[in-house]
Amino acid sequence: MSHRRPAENDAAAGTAPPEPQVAGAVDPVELAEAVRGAARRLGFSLVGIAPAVDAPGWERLRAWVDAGMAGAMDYVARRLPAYRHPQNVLPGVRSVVMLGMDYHTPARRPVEAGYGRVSSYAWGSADYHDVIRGRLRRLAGVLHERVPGCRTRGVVDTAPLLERDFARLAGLGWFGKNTMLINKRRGSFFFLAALLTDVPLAPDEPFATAHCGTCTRCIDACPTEAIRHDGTLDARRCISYLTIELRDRPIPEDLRGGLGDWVFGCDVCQDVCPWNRHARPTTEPAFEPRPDLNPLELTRLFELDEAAFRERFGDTPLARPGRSGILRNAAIVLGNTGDARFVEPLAVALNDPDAIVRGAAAWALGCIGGAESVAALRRRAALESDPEVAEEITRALRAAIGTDAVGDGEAPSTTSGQRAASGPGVLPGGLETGDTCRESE
Ligand code: B12
Ligand code: SF4
Ligand code: SF4
Repeated sequence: MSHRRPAENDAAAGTAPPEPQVAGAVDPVELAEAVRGAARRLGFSLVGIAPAVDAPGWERLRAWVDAGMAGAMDYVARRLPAYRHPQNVLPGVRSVVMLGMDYHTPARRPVEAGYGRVSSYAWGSADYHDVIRGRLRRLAGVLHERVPGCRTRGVVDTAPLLERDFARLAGLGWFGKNTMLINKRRGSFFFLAALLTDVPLAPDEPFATAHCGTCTRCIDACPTEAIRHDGTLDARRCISYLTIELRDRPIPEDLRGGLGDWVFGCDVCQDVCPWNRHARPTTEPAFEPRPDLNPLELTRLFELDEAAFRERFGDTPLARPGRSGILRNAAIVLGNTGDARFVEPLAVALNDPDAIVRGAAAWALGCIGGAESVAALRRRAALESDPEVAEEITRALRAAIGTDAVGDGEAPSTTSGQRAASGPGVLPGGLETGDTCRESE
Protein backbone atom coordinates (compact mmCIF):
# COMPACT_ATOMS: atom_id res chain seq x y z
CA MET A 1 0.00 0.00 0.00
CA SER A 2 0.98 3.55 -0.01
CA HIS A 3 3.46 3.30 2.79
CA ARG A 4 5.38 6.48 2.95
CA ARG A 5 9.05 6.56 3.60
CA PRO A 6 9.94 7.25 7.22
CA ALA A 7 9.51 10.85 8.17
CA GLU A 8 11.40 12.55 10.92
CA ASN A 9 8.18 13.36 12.70
CA ASP A 10 5.05 11.49 11.89
CA ALA A 11 2.48 13.70 13.46
CA ALA A 12 1.63 15.45 16.63
CA ALA A 13 5.22 15.38 17.82
CA GLY A 14 5.18 16.00 21.54
CA THR A 15 6.22 19.10 23.34
CA ALA A 16 9.49 18.75 25.20
CA PRO A 17 9.58 17.82 28.91
CA PRO A 18 8.75 18.87 31.77
CA GLU A 19 7.46 15.50 32.93
CA PRO A 20 3.70 15.04 32.71
CA GLN A 21 1.84 16.30 35.73
CA VAL A 22 -0.06 13.09 35.79
CA ALA A 23 0.97 10.97 38.75
CA GLY A 24 -2.00 10.67 40.99
CA ALA A 25 -3.64 13.63 39.30
CA VAL A 26 -5.69 11.94 36.62
CA ASP A 27 -7.30 8.55 36.88
CA PRO A 28 -5.96 6.27 34.05
CA VAL A 29 -9.42 4.72 33.64
CA GLU A 30 -11.20 8.04 33.38
CA LEU A 31 -8.52 9.38 31.03
CA ALA A 32 -8.71 6.29 28.84
CA GLU A 33 -12.47 6.81 28.56
CA ALA A 34 -11.98 10.43 27.60
CA VAL A 35 -9.48 9.44 24.90
CA ARG A 36 -11.86 6.78 23.56
CA GLY A 37 -14.73 9.23 23.36
CA ALA A 38 -12.61 11.89 21.68
CA ALA A 39 -11.22 9.37 19.16
CA ARG A 40 -14.71 8.25 18.18
CA ARG A 41 -15.82 11.84 17.72
CA LEU A 42 -12.81 12.35 15.46
CA GLY A 43 -13.96 9.53 13.15
CA PHE A 44 -12.00 6.55 14.49
CA SER A 45 -14.45 3.66 14.63
CA LEU A 46 -12.00 1.44 16.51
CA VAL A 47 -10.12 2.49 19.63
CA GLY A 48 -8.11 0.32 22.00
CA ILE A 49 -5.26 0.91 24.38
CA ALA A 50 -2.15 -1.25 24.61
CA PRO A 51 0.57 -1.01 27.22
CA ALA A 52 3.98 0.09 25.91
CA VAL A 53 5.75 -3.27 25.94
CA ASP A 54 8.17 -5.15 23.68
CA ALA A 55 6.52 -5.81 20.32
CA PRO A 56 5.37 -9.45 20.52
CA GLY A 57 5.82 -9.94 16.76
CA TRP A 58 9.39 -8.62 16.62
CA GLU A 59 11.06 -12.03 16.19
CA ARG A 60 8.65 -12.78 13.35
CA LEU A 61 9.47 -9.44 11.78
CA ARG A 62 13.18 -10.22 12.00
CA ALA A 63 12.70 -13.67 10.47
CA TRP A 64 10.62 -12.08 7.70
CA VAL A 65 13.30 -9.50 6.94
CA ASP A 66 16.10 -12.10 7.18
CA ALA A 67 14.26 -14.29 4.68
CA GLY A 68 14.35 -11.36 2.23
CA MET A 69 10.54 -11.08 2.19
CA ALA A 70 10.63 -7.31 2.62
CA GLY A 71 12.14 -7.09 -0.87
CA ALA A 72 13.29 -3.58 -1.71
CA MET A 73 11.59 -2.01 1.36
CA ASP A 74 14.97 -1.49 2.93
CA TYR A 75 13.55 1.05 5.40
CA VAL A 76 12.09 -1.90 7.34
CA ALA A 77 15.45 -3.73 7.60
CA ARG A 78 17.34 -0.53 8.38
CA ARG A 79 15.17 0.20 11.40
CA LEU A 80 14.71 -3.38 12.57
CA PRO A 81 16.17 -2.78 16.09
CA ALA A 82 13.85 0.19 16.58
CA TYR A 83 10.73 -1.95 16.02
CA ARG A 84 11.55 -3.90 19.18
CA HIS A 85 9.91 -1.44 21.57
CA PRO A 86 7.71 1.67 21.08
CA GLN A 87 10.18 3.46 23.36
CA ASN A 88 12.16 3.95 20.15
CA VAL A 89 9.28 5.88 18.64
CA LEU A 90 8.54 7.99 21.74
CA PRO A 91 11.04 7.91 24.60
CA GLY A 92 9.25 7.43 27.92
CA VAL A 93 6.12 6.02 26.28
CA ARG A 94 3.68 4.24 28.61
CA SER A 95 0.56 3.78 26.52
CA VAL A 96 -0.13 3.09 22.85
CA VAL A 97 -3.61 4.16 21.76
CA MET A 98 -4.48 2.11 18.67
CA LEU A 99 -7.04 3.48 16.28
CA GLY A 100 -8.89 2.22 13.23
CA MET A 101 -10.55 4.38 10.56
CA ASP A 102 -12.86 2.72 8.00
CA TYR A 103 -12.25 3.37 4.32
CA HIS A 104 -14.71 0.92 2.82
CA THR A 105 -17.11 2.23 0.21
CA PRO A 106 -19.41 -0.35 -1.29
CA ALA A 107 -19.07 0.81 -4.87
CA ARG A 108 -16.45 -1.03 -6.92
CA ARG A 109 -17.41 -0.21 -10.49
CA PRO A 110 -16.98 -2.78 -13.27
CA VAL A 111 -13.64 -2.72 -15.08
CA GLU A 112 -13.58 -2.83 -18.87
CA ALA A 113 -10.46 -3.53 -20.88
CA GLY A 114 -8.41 -0.33 -21.02
CA TYR A 115 -9.12 0.47 -17.37
CA GLY A 116 -7.15 -0.57 -14.30
CA ARG A 117 -8.30 -1.45 -10.82
CA VAL A 118 -7.14 0.74 -7.95
CA SER A 119 -7.19 -0.56 -4.40
CA SER A 120 -10.22 0.87 -2.65
CA TYR A 121 -8.13 2.52 0.06
CA ALA A 122 -6.86 4.94 -2.58
CA TRP A 123 -10.15 5.95 -4.23
CA GLY A 124 -10.63 9.10 -2.20
CA SER A 125 -9.71 12.69 -2.91
CA ALA A 126 -6.99 12.80 -0.24
CA ASP A 127 -4.12 10.66 0.96
CA TYR A 128 -5.15 8.87 4.15
CA HIS A 129 -1.87 9.80 5.83
CA ASP A 130 -2.81 13.46 5.61
CA VAL A 131 -6.38 12.89 6.81
CA ILE A 132 -5.33 10.73 9.78
CA ARG A 133 -2.38 12.90 10.80
CA GLY A 134 -4.73 15.85 11.24
CA ARG A 135 -7.03 13.77 13.49
CA LEU A 136 -4.10 12.46 15.52
CA ARG A 137 -3.02 16.00 16.21
CA ARG A 138 -6.47 16.83 17.52
CA LEU A 139 -6.57 13.70 19.65
CA ALA A 140 -3.16 14.56 21.07
CA GLY A 141 -4.61 17.98 21.91
CA VAL A 142 -7.20 16.32 24.18
CA LEU A 143 -4.41 14.68 26.20
CA HIS A 144 -2.33 17.84 26.33
CA GLU A 145 -5.31 19.75 27.64
CA ARG A 146 -5.92 17.27 30.44
CA VAL A 147 -2.30 16.50 31.25
CA PRO A 148 -0.24 19.61 30.60
CA GLY A 149 3.37 18.81 29.77
CA CYS A 150 2.66 15.26 28.64
CA ARG A 151 4.36 13.86 25.57
CA THR A 152 2.57 12.41 22.57
CA ARG A 153 3.43 11.21 19.11
CA GLY A 154 0.93 10.23 16.49
CA VAL A 155 1.98 7.76 13.81
CA VAL A 156 0.45 6.25 10.74
CA ASP A 157 2.58 3.85 8.72
CA THR A 158 6.00 5.40 8.73
CA ALA A 159 7.33 4.96 12.27
CA PRO A 160 9.07 1.73 13.32
CA LEU A 161 5.96 0.40 15.06
CA LEU A 162 4.27 -2.92 14.24
CA GLU A 163 0.82 -1.42 14.05
CA ARG A 164 -1.04 -4.72 13.64
CA ASP A 165 0.80 -6.21 16.59
CA PHE A 166 -0.18 -3.33 18.87
CA ALA A 167 -3.71 -3.32 17.48
CA ARG A 168 -4.09 -6.96 18.56
CA LEU A 169 -2.61 -6.10 21.96
CA ALA A 170 -5.14 -3.26 22.23
CA GLY A 171 -7.96 -5.76 21.63
CA LEU A 172 -8.94 -4.60 18.14
CA GLY A 173 -8.79 -7.97 16.37
CA TRP A 174 -6.71 -10.93 15.19
CA PHE A 175 -4.23 -11.59 12.37
CA GLY A 176 -6.09 -13.20 9.48
CA LYS A 177 -4.32 -15.71 7.30
CA ASN A 178 -4.01 -12.87 4.79
CA THR A 179 -2.01 -11.09 7.59
CA MET A 180 -4.66 -8.35 7.89
CA LEU A 181 -5.85 -7.23 11.31
CA ILE A 182 -9.47 -8.36 11.31
CA ASN A 183 -12.16 -7.06 13.61
CA LYS A 184 -15.23 -9.21 14.22
CA ARG A 185 -17.65 -6.34 13.72
CA ARG A 186 -15.89 -4.42 10.94
CA GLY A 187 -13.78 -6.84 8.89
CA SER A 188 -10.43 -5.43 7.71
CA PHE A 189 -11.12 -2.45 5.44
CA PHE A 190 -9.77 0.10 7.91
CA PHE A 191 -6.51 1.97 8.37
CA LEU A 192 -4.58 1.68 11.58
CA ALA A 193 -2.90 4.53 13.39
CA ALA A 194 -1.36 5.00 16.82
CA LEU A 195 -1.07 7.74 19.39
CA LEU A 196 1.83 7.09 21.73
CA THR A 197 1.97 8.90 25.02
CA ASP A 198 3.91 8.93 28.27
CA VAL A 199 0.60 9.21 30.12
CA PRO A 200 -0.52 5.97 31.80
CA LEU A 201 -3.91 4.94 30.42
CA ALA A 202 -5.90 1.88 31.50
CA PRO A 203 -5.13 -0.74 28.83
CA ASP A 204 -7.61 -3.04 27.10
CA GLU A 205 -7.38 -6.83 27.08
CA PRO A 206 -5.40 -8.22 24.13
CA PHE A 207 -7.42 -10.04 21.49
CA ALA A 208 -6.56 -13.64 22.34
CA THR A 209 -8.48 -15.70 19.78
CA ALA A 210 -8.37 -16.10 16.00
CA HIS A 211 -11.39 -16.66 13.80
CA CYS A 212 -10.21 -17.88 10.42
CA GLY A 213 -10.95 -21.51 11.24
CA THR A 214 -10.37 -23.81 8.30
CA CYS A 215 -11.01 -21.07 5.73
CA THR A 216 -8.24 -20.56 3.16
CA ARG A 217 -10.06 -18.31 0.67
CA CYS A 218 -7.46 -15.55 0.74
CA ILE A 219 -4.57 -17.97 0.22
CA ASP A 220 -6.38 -19.66 -2.66
CA ALA A 221 -7.47 -16.40 -4.33
CA CYS A 222 -4.19 -14.49 -4.18
CA PRO A 223 -3.25 -14.01 -7.85
CA THR A 224 0.49 -14.22 -7.24
CA GLU A 225 0.62 -16.82 -4.46
CA ALA A 226 2.07 -14.30 -2.04
CA ILE A 227 0.35 -15.65 1.09
CA ARG A 228 2.03 -18.59 2.76
CA HIS A 229 0.31 -21.14 4.94
CA ASP A 230 2.41 -20.13 7.98
CA GLY A 231 0.68 -16.74 8.31
CA THR A 232 3.37 -14.71 6.54
CA LEU A 233 3.21 -12.82 3.34
CA ASP A 234 6.07 -12.74 0.87
CA ALA A 235 5.90 -9.06 0.01
CA ARG A 236 8.07 -9.62 -3.05
CA ARG A 237 5.16 -11.46 -4.68
CA CYS A 238 2.36 -9.19 -3.42
CA ILE A 239 0.71 -6.99 -6.08
CA SER A 240 0.46 -4.19 -3.54
CA TYR A 241 4.25 -4.23 -3.16
CA LEU A 242 4.92 -4.68 -6.87
CA THR A 243 2.66 -1.84 -8.01
CA ILE A 244 3.33 0.64 -5.17
CA GLU A 245 6.52 -0.06 -3.27
CA LEU A 246 8.75 -1.43 -6.02
CA ARG A 247 9.83 1.78 -7.66
CA ASP A 248 12.48 2.85 -10.16
CA ARG A 249 12.80 -0.65 -11.52
CA PRO A 250 10.89 -3.15 -13.61
CA ILE A 251 8.41 -5.60 -12.09
CA PRO A 252 9.91 -9.11 -12.29
CA GLU A 253 8.75 -10.66 -15.50
CA ASP A 254 7.30 -13.83 -14.01
CA LEU A 255 4.89 -11.77 -11.86
CA ARG A 256 3.64 -9.31 -14.49
CA GLY A 257 0.85 -11.60 -15.69
CA GLY A 258 -0.37 -11.98 -12.09
CA LEU A 259 -1.17 -8.26 -11.89
CA GLY A 260 -4.15 -8.91 -14.16
CA ASP A 261 -5.94 -5.57 -14.20
CA TRP A 262 -4.57 -4.19 -10.91
CA VAL A 263 -2.78 -0.92 -11.66
CA PHE A 264 -2.38 0.22 -8.03
CA GLY A 265 -2.52 -2.03 -4.96
CA CYS A 266 -4.74 -5.09 -4.65
CA ASP A 267 -7.85 -5.97 -2.63
CA VAL A 268 -8.31 -9.62 -3.59
CA CYS A 269 -7.42 -11.18 -0.21
CA GLN A 270 -9.80 -8.79 1.53
CA ASP A 271 -12.60 -8.95 -1.03
CA VAL A 272 -12.85 -12.73 -0.63
CA CYS A 273 -12.71 -12.67 3.17
CA PRO A 274 -16.06 -13.58 4.74
CA TRP A 275 -15.40 -11.20 7.62
CA ASN A 276 -15.58 -8.29 5.21
CA ARG A 277 -19.28 -8.90 4.79
CA HIS A 278 -19.35 -6.94 8.04
CA ALA A 279 -17.31 -4.03 6.69
CA ARG A 280 -19.11 -0.74 7.33
CA PRO A 281 -19.08 2.11 4.84
CA THR A 282 -16.75 4.94 5.72
CA THR A 283 -18.22 8.14 7.10
CA GLU A 284 -15.15 10.11 6.03
CA PRO A 285 -15.93 12.35 3.02
CA ALA A 286 -12.25 12.40 1.96
CA PHE A 287 -12.45 8.63 1.28
CA GLU A 288 -15.51 8.83 -0.98
CA PRO A 289 -14.43 7.49 -4.39
CA ARG A 290 -13.25 9.90 -7.05
CA PRO A 291 -14.93 8.66 -10.23
CA ASP A 292 -11.66 8.75 -12.19
CA LEU A 293 -9.91 6.36 -9.77
CA ASN A 294 -12.57 3.66 -9.59
CA PRO A 295 -11.47 2.41 -12.06
CA LEU A 296 -8.58 4.30 -13.70
CA GLU A 297 -8.61 4.88 -17.46
CA LEU A 298 -5.18 3.79 -18.66
CA THR A 299 -4.64 4.70 -22.29
CA ARG A 300 -4.57 8.49 -21.76
CA LEU A 301 -2.07 8.26 -18.91
CA PHE A 302 0.84 8.08 -21.34
CA GLU A 303 0.03 11.62 -22.46
CA LEU A 304 0.77 13.02 -18.97
CA ASP A 305 4.17 14.54 -18.33
CA GLU A 306 5.53 14.80 -14.77
CA ALA A 307 3.82 18.12 -14.06
CA ALA A 308 0.48 16.94 -15.42
CA PHE A 309 0.74 13.70 -13.44
CA ARG A 310 1.43 15.60 -10.23
CA GLU A 311 -1.40 17.99 -10.96
CA ARG A 312 -3.85 15.09 -11.30
CA PHE A 313 -2.63 12.64 -8.67
CA GLY A 314 -0.37 14.68 -6.38
CA ASP A 315 -2.77 14.61 -3.41
CA THR A 316 -3.62 10.92 -3.72
CA PRO A 317 -1.75 7.74 -2.74
CA LEU A 318 -0.92 7.26 -6.44
CA ALA A 319 1.77 9.89 -5.96
CA ARG A 320 3.90 7.30 -4.13
CA PRO A 321 4.79 5.13 -7.13
CA GLY A 322 4.61 8.35 -9.14
CA ARG A 323 4.37 8.74 -12.88
CA SER A 324 7.05 6.15 -13.54
CA GLY A 325 5.41 3.45 -11.42
CA ILE A 326 1.83 4.10 -12.50
CA LEU A 327 2.67 4.23 -16.22
CA ARG A 328 4.77 1.06 -15.88
CA ASN A 329 1.85 -0.68 -14.19
CA ALA A 330 -0.63 0.66 -16.76
CA ALA A 331 1.45 -0.74 -19.63
CA ILE A 332 1.55 -4.15 -17.97
CA VAL A 333 -2.22 -4.15 -17.37
CA LEU A 334 -2.83 -3.25 -21.02
CA GLY A 335 -0.44 -6.03 -22.09
CA ASN A 336 -2.38 -8.46 -19.92
CA THR A 337 -5.53 -7.77 -21.93
CA GLY A 338 -3.88 -9.18 -25.08
CA ASP A 339 -6.13 -6.71 -26.90
CA ALA A 340 -4.86 -5.16 -30.16
CA ARG A 341 -6.83 -1.94 -29.49
CA PHE A 342 -4.09 -0.96 -27.06
CA VAL A 343 -1.15 -1.17 -29.44
CA GLU A 344 -1.46 2.53 -30.24
CA PRO A 345 -1.16 3.89 -26.67
CA LEU A 346 1.55 1.34 -25.93
CA ALA A 347 3.49 2.51 -28.98
CA VAL A 348 3.36 6.01 -27.44
CA ALA A 349 4.61 4.56 -24.13
CA LEU A 350 7.43 2.82 -25.98
CA ASN A 351 8.91 6.24 -26.70
CA ASP A 352 8.42 7.58 -23.18
CA PRO A 353 11.35 9.51 -21.68
CA ASP A 354 11.31 7.06 -18.72
CA ALA A 355 13.17 3.80 -19.41
CA ILE A 356 11.04 1.85 -16.89
CA VAL A 357 7.90 2.83 -18.80
CA ARG A 358 9.49 1.96 -22.17
CA GLY A 359 10.53 -1.47 -20.90
CA ALA A 360 7.02 -2.27 -19.63
CA ALA A 361 5.49 -1.05 -22.90
CA ALA A 362 7.82 -3.30 -24.87
CA TRP A 363 6.78 -6.29 -22.79
CA ALA A 364 3.10 -5.43 -23.25
CA LEU A 365 3.46 -5.13 -27.02
CA GLY A 366 5.18 -8.53 -27.03
CA CYS A 367 2.14 -9.92 -25.19
CA ILE A 368 -0.31 -8.45 -27.65
CA GLY A 369 1.75 -9.31 -30.73
CA GLY A 370 0.60 -8.66 -34.31
CA ALA A 371 2.14 -6.71 -37.16
CA GLU A 372 1.64 -3.26 -35.60
CA SER A 373 3.27 -4.25 -32.33
CA VAL A 374 6.22 -5.71 -34.21
CA ALA A 375 6.59 -2.58 -36.33
CA ALA A 376 6.54 -0.33 -33.24
CA LEU A 377 9.07 -2.53 -31.45
CA ARG A 378 11.39 -2.56 -34.46
CA ARG A 379 11.23 1.22 -34.80
CA ARG A 380 12.12 1.64 -31.15
CA ALA A 381 14.85 -1.02 -31.31
CA ALA A 382 16.68 1.14 -33.85
CA LEU A 383 16.71 4.10 -31.44
CA GLU A 384 16.95 2.55 -28.00
CA SER A 385 20.07 3.45 -26.03
CA ASP A 386 19.20 1.88 -22.64
CA PRO A 387 20.61 -1.69 -22.59
CA GLU A 388 17.87 -3.07 -20.30
CA VAL A 389 15.10 -1.66 -22.46
CA ALA A 390 16.86 -2.92 -25.58
CA GLU A 391 16.86 -6.37 -24.00
CA GLU A 392 13.12 -6.08 -23.20
CA ILE A 393 12.48 -5.12 -26.82
CA THR A 394 14.44 -8.12 -28.08
CA ARG A 395 12.47 -10.46 -25.86
CA ALA A 396 9.20 -8.78 -26.80
CA LEU A 397 9.98 -9.18 -30.49
CA ARG A 398 10.70 -12.84 -29.91
CA ALA A 399 7.38 -13.23 -28.14
CA ALA A 400 5.48 -11.28 -30.78
CA ILE A 401 7.08 -12.94 -33.77
CA GLY A 402 7.65 -16.32 -32.21
CA THR A 403 11.23 -16.73 -33.35
CA ASP A 404 14.51 -16.79 -31.53
CA ALA A 405 16.16 -14.81 -34.30
CA VAL A 406 13.93 -11.74 -33.94
CA GLY A 407 13.52 -11.73 -37.66
CA ASP A 408 10.94 -12.57 -40.25
CA GLY A 409 10.17 -15.97 -41.55
CA GLU A 410 11.96 -18.08 -38.94
CA ALA A 411 10.39 -21.16 -37.43
CA PRO A 412 8.35 -20.56 -34.26
CA SER A 413 10.24 -21.38 -31.12
CA THR A 414 9.27 -21.72 -27.46
CA THR A 415 12.78 -21.44 -26.09
CA SER A 416 13.06 -17.67 -25.91
CA GLY A 417 13.01 -17.58 -22.13
CA GLN A 418 10.28 -14.94 -21.98
CA ARG A 419 6.97 -16.48 -22.95
CA ALA A 420 6.04 -19.42 -25.08
CA ALA A 421 3.90 -17.09 -27.15
CA SER A 422 3.78 -17.40 -30.90
CA GLY A 423 1.53 -14.66 -32.19
CA PRO A 424 -2.21 -15.09 -32.42
CA GLY A 425 -3.23 -18.69 -32.05
CA VAL A 426 -3.23 -21.59 -29.66
CA LEU A 427 -0.24 -22.69 -27.68
CA PRO A 428 0.69 -26.12 -26.46
CA GLY A 429 -1.61 -27.06 -23.60
CA GLY A 430 -4.57 -25.30 -25.21
CA LEU A 431 -3.64 -21.84 -23.90
CA GLU A 432 -4.45 -18.93 -26.10
CA THR A 433 -1.51 -16.65 -26.72
CA GLY A 434 -2.77 -13.86 -24.44
CA ASP A 435 -3.08 -16.28 -21.52
CA THR A 436 0.67 -16.68 -21.21
CA CYS A 437 0.89 -12.99 -20.36
CA ARG A 438 -1.91 -13.10 -17.86
CA GLU A 439 -0.49 -16.01 -15.96
CA SER A 440 1.93 -15.78 -13.11
CA GLU A 441 4.42 -18.22 -14.53
C1 B12 B 1 5.31 -3.14 4.90
C2 B12 B 1 3.82 -3.05 4.81
C3 B12 B 1 3.20 -3.67 3.72
C4 B12 B 1 3.95 -4.62 2.80
C5 B12 B 1 4.07 -5.98 3.51
C6 B12 B 1 2.72 -6.45 4.10
C7 B12 B 1 2.81 -7.53 5.13
N1 B12 B 1 1.80 -8.34 5.23
O1 B12 B 1 3.79 -7.63 5.84
C8 B12 B 1 3.06 -4.60 1.53
C9 B12 B 1 3.55 -3.50 0.60
C10 B12 B 1 2.97 -5.89 0.74
C11 B12 B 1 1.72 -4.17 2.13
C12 B12 B 1 0.52 -4.41 1.52
C13 B12 B 1 -0.71 -4.01 2.05
N2 B12 B 1 -0.89 -3.23 3.13
CO1 B12 B 1 0.55 -2.67 4.31
N3 B12 B 1 1.78 -2.14 5.65
C14 B12 B 1 3.06 -2.35 5.77
C15 B12 B 1 3.57 -1.67 7.05
C16 B12 B 1 4.23 -0.33 6.69
C17 B12 B 1 4.53 -2.53 7.86
C18 B12 B 1 4.04 -3.97 8.00
C19 B12 B 1 5.14 -4.90 8.42
O2 B12 B 1 5.99 -4.53 9.19
N4 B12 B 1 5.11 -6.12 7.92
C20 B12 B 1 6.02 -7.13 8.32
C21 B12 B 1 5.22 -8.27 8.98
C22 B12 B 1 6.15 -9.32 9.51
O3 B12 B 1 4.55 -7.71 10.07
P1 B12 B 1 2.95 -7.43 10.18
O4 B12 B 1 2.18 -8.03 9.07
O5 B12 B 1 2.73 -5.99 10.43
O6 B12 B 1 2.65 -8.13 11.57
C23 B12 B 1 2.53 -9.51 11.61
C24 B12 B 1 3.42 -10.22 12.53
O7 B12 B 1 3.55 -9.50 13.70
C25 B12 B 1 2.64 -11.56 12.67
N5 B12 B 1 2.54 -12.17 13.97
C26 B12 B 1 2.92 -11.76 15.19
N6 B12 B 1 2.70 -12.68 16.07
C27 B12 B 1 2.12 -13.71 15.43
C28 B12 B 1 1.69 -14.93 15.88
C29 B12 B 1 1.12 -15.84 14.98
C30 B12 B 1 0.68 -17.14 15.46
C31 B12 B 1 0.98 -15.49 13.60
C32 B12 B 1 0.37 -16.41 12.61
C33 B12 B 1 1.43 -14.24 13.15
C34 B12 B 1 2.00 -13.39 14.08
O8 B12 B 1 1.31 -11.26 12.25
C35 B12 B 1 1.18 -9.87 12.13
C36 B12 B 1 0.04 -9.52 11.19
O9 B12 B 1 0.24 -9.99 9.91
C37 B12 B 1 2.23 -1.46 7.84
C38 B12 B 1 2.20 -0.24 8.77
C39 B12 B 1 2.94 -0.55 10.05
N7 B12 B 1 3.88 0.28 10.41
O10 B12 B 1 2.67 -1.55 10.69
C40 B12 B 1 1.19 -1.37 6.72
C41 B12 B 1 -0.20 -1.98 6.94
C42 B12 B 1 0.00 -3.32 7.60
N8 B12 B 1 -0.73 -2.15 5.60
C43 B12 B 1 -1.99 -1.97 5.50
C44 B12 B 1 -2.75 -2.18 4.31
C45 B12 B 1 -4.16 -1.61 4.30
C46 B12 B 1 -2.21 -2.85 3.21
C47 B12 B 1 -2.95 -3.34 1.94
C48 B12 B 1 -4.37 -3.81 2.18
C49 B12 B 1 -2.96 -2.20 0.87
C50 B12 B 1 -3.54 -2.59 -0.47
N9 B12 B 1 -4.85 -2.76 -0.59
O11 B12 B 1 -2.84 -2.70 -1.44
C51 B12 B 1 -2.01 -4.46 1.46
C52 B12 B 1 -2.43 -5.79 2.08
C53 B12 B 1 -1.52 -6.91 1.80
C54 B12 B 1 -1.58 -7.94 2.93
N10 B12 B 1 -2.34 -9.00 2.77
O12 B12 B 1 -0.92 -7.70 3.96
C55 B12 B 1 -2.60 -1.57 6.84
C56 B12 B 1 -3.32 -2.79 7.44
C57 B12 B 1 -4.62 -2.49 8.16
C58 B12 B 1 -5.22 -3.77 8.68
N11 B12 B 1 -6.53 -3.73 8.90
O13 B12 B 1 -4.56 -4.75 8.90
C59 B12 B 1 -1.31 -1.11 7.63
C60 B12 B 1 -1.37 -1.31 9.13
C61 B12 B 1 -1.13 0.38 7.28
C62 B12 B 1 -2.07 1.29 8.04
N12 B12 B 1 -1.52 2.22 8.78
O14 B12 B 1 -3.27 1.17 7.99
N13 B12 B 1 1.90 -3.55 3.32
S1 SF4 C 1 -2.93 -7.87 -1.64
FE1 SF4 C 1 -3.32 -9.16 -3.47
S2 SF4 C 1 -1.32 -9.92 -4.10
FE2 SF4 C 1 -1.09 -9.12 -2.00
S3 SF4 C 1 -1.43 -10.89 -0.69
FE3 SF4 C 1 -3.45 -9.95 -0.94
S4 SF4 C 1 -4.33 -11.00 -2.72
FE4 SF4 C 1 -2.16 -11.45 -2.74
S1 SF4 D 1 -10.30 -15.25 3.84
FE1 SF4 D 1 -10.60 -16.82 5.41
S2 SF4 D 1 -8.52 -17.43 5.98
FE2 SF4 D 1 -8.34 -15.51 4.87
S3 SF4 D 1 -8.32 -13.95 6.46
FE3 SF4 D 1 -10.46 -14.18 5.81
S4 SF4 D 1 -11.33 -15.72 7.21
FE4 SF4 D 1 -9.11 -15.82 7.41
